[in-house]
Amino acid sequence: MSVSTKAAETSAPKLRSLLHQRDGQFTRELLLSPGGFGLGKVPESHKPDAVTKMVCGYCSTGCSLNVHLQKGEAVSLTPSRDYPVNLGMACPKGWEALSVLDSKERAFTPIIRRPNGKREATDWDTALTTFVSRVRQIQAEHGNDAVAFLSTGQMPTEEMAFLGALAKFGMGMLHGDGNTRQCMASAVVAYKQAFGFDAPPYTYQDFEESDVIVLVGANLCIAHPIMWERVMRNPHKPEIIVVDPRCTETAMQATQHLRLYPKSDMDLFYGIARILIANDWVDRDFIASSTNGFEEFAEHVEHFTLERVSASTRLPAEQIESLARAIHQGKRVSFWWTMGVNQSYQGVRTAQSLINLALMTGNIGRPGTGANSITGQCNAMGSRLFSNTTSLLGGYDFTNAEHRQHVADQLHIDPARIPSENSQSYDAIMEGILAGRIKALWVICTNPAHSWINQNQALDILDRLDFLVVQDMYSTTETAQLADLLLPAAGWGEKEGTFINSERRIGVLKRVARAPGQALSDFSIFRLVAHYWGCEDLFEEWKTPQDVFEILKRLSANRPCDITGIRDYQMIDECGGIQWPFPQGQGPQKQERRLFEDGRFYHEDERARFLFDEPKPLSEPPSKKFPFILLTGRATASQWHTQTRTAKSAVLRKLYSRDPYVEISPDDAREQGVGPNDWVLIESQRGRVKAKAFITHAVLPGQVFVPMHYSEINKLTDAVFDPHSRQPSYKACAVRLSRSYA
Ligand SMILES: Nc1nc2c(c(=O)[nH]1)N[C@H]1C(S)=C(S)[C@@H](COP(=O)(O)OP(=O)(O)OC[C@H]3O[C@@H](n4cnc5c(=O)[nH]c(N)nc54)[C@H](O)[C@@H]3O)O[C@H]1N2
Ligand SMILES: Nc1nc2c(c(=O)[nH]1)N[C@H]1C(S)=C(S)[C@@H](COP(=O)(O)OP(=O)(O)OC[C@H]3O[C@@H](n4cnc5c(=O)[nH]c(N)nc54)[C@H](O)[C@@H]3O)O[C@H]1N2
Ligand code: SF4
Ligand SMILES: [Mo]
Repeated sequence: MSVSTKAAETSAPKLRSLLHQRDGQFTRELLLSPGGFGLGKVPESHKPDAVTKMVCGYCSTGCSLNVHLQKGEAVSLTPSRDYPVNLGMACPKGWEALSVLDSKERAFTPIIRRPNGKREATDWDTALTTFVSRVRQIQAEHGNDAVAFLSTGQMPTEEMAFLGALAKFGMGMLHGDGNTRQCMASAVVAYKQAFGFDAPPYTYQDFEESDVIVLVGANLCIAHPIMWERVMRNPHKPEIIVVDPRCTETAMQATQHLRLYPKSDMDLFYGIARILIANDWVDRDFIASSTNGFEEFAEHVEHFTLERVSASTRLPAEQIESLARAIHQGKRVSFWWTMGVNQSYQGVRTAQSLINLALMTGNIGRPGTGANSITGQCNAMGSRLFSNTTSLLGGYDFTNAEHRQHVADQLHIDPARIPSENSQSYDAIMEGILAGRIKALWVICTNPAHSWINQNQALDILDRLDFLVVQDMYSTTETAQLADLLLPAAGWGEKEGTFINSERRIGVLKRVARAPGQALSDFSIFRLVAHYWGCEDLFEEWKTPQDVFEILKRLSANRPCDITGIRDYQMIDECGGIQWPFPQGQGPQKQERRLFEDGRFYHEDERARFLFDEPKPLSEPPSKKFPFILLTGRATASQWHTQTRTAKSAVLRKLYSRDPYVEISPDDAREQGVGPNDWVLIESQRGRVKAKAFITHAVLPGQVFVPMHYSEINKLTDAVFDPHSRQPSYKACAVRLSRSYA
């Protein structure tokens, strides 16, 4: 799949002359002028002293923020009151979203590593010429699949689609995955297998309409605070049941808390299914009309007796029975899960054990019900449909010739450009680097040197690359510092596009601030790469994010995620976001839309599937040498992931501990001779980390919890994966503790 370099030869000189201007600001003005690279000036509609509405760029809740502008630039923001998601609320990250843009740590220019190892600022022309020549050279020597990319759930859909199309159809790459693998992969596979499409069925109104809300491995108060506010608005005095080994902020406010043993969820939910069946507390009509495989499932759960489940979950039998009774008594029961389920060596089947409960009790397709995976990042849902990583643009299948032909026709490209194989998953890409098969990696909008599992090994793997390109807002991230080439990116607020939130609602992102120095939107960077690569003729139609949105609309036609009814960004804005599906000609836009109201699913026979397996024991159980189970996750509403953004806000910094800390139960602290705030050494088989002791009943004896936000946490975690989704099992490994005197 070689591409012609003709375009690069003919038009690059003109571009270079623009890029060579000395004055950075002047250069940017030229680059960004109409007909430039997709950014343009701040639009007329947000000119002086106006207010414009846009969705937040952190979590998947997708709150809307009113951005107040002076002379076309943002000066402050407030949560939007008239948006159906957040109804006037925002969490601290949302309130502080603008302040993190202004930082000395921003990447202002491209940075290149010279042969002597020194990193130097450079201009875009040198950066892009180097990028293209190194990648081409590696592909020529080692094959196209010796170059891969890792992307994100935090860029607009239009940018993700551009990246996926550019890398695979333009530059001939075969392998590209995203940080969504660390996050959503288990839910995606669980839904695809059970429903026939990756389709979270709910709308946030369901939080307010349920009479029983079951939250599994989901700490809404910290990770999705505005979703929790929606729970608090529920007028039906709901039973709120939290299933989590820790007594989280959410569990503290639950009406029932099941503190199960880590990774025993499947046992618990099979045991619940058995009780429901034994009492005939199931919806026989729904099972008969809308599902397949119930009889086999009923047989499977026969073995999950109350005694067995009580032993494996370490929960009192009464708690298990009480949960089953609550599900039976509820008229509108909703099941919600997040990382306590997905991040597991058996995440897919655990998610399906919840889906099975919703199906067998007919709790789906009605207000206040559903088997509901909550996503993490602002645009994880966009990446699930349109990133061209695990599935072909629009949720199509790379391995299906008809799908490839259809997508090629829609894009007006030769179908031979579309790979006929699936990409390797994130862990296989990392393995590929270790084995020397992958030599170059392009990392966009993610920070694997901090977030990937088993960090010592991850750093060694990244170090083996011949060429590492990192495209980020900041030059100081753990991964950016390893880069051979750093491309400076504009961030949220400095560019346009759309995000899709957890309830499938598309929201608009706007440009309300100027990116610093020579930083460009990812969209503009992809346009430049296409140009330097010489494949820009493939992307003639892809001039602006709105153009790409039109292409994606076309690709969504007649798919479950059909959005052909959306006119343009302005319509999305006017409607308060639009949930998919919204096909053309199907009546007026409704503010709330849930799936499966007619009991029909996306498999050919229109039935959902019961899927199940034998539960497996912990992948690394505690031992004499490593007697504690380490749990990891989110710590405060003010910290975001690897802290590249949130740590830049002086306000947010005041709201959490600067030092890494470890939650230890009072019993264990006493036994280890550890007092409050003592430094503790946490060691696993793979590495050691120092953290301050936080003595709390939030964790049970034998378990400890460390936030994921501090740089070294993944030195401890164990690289094991779900066999179906290849999602890493971040949440449980064995560690030991000792008082650290150093
Ligand atoms: N403030 C803030 N909000 C965020 C983020 C952030 O970084 N900061 N990140 C966003 C992203 S990308 C994501 S994916 C979401 C994650 O949102 P959540 O999944 O809600 O957050 P976590 O803390 O990772 O994990 C949730 C809970 O899983 C529990 N858990 C661990 N093991 C098990 C188990 O075996 N079974 C059960 N039932 N529970 C278990 C943990 O104790 C933890 O309380 O948050 C999003 N929102
Ligand atoms: N131990 C442990 N590890 C975990 C988890 C856990 O629970 N426990 N959770 C996992 C999960 S669910 C997730 S989602 C991952 C998250 O892991 P990462 O994706 O690595 O974390 P972020 O800090 O969000 O990294 C995003 C990067 O993109 C940059 N960036 C932000 N906006 C833009 C933009 O518009 N353009 C560009 N080019 N760059 C931008 C930021 O500066 C940052 O460097 O972590 C995973 N790691
Ligand atoms: S809850 Fe999520 S989307 Fe809403 S303001 Fe906070 S980070 Fe932004
Ligand atoms: Mo995530």
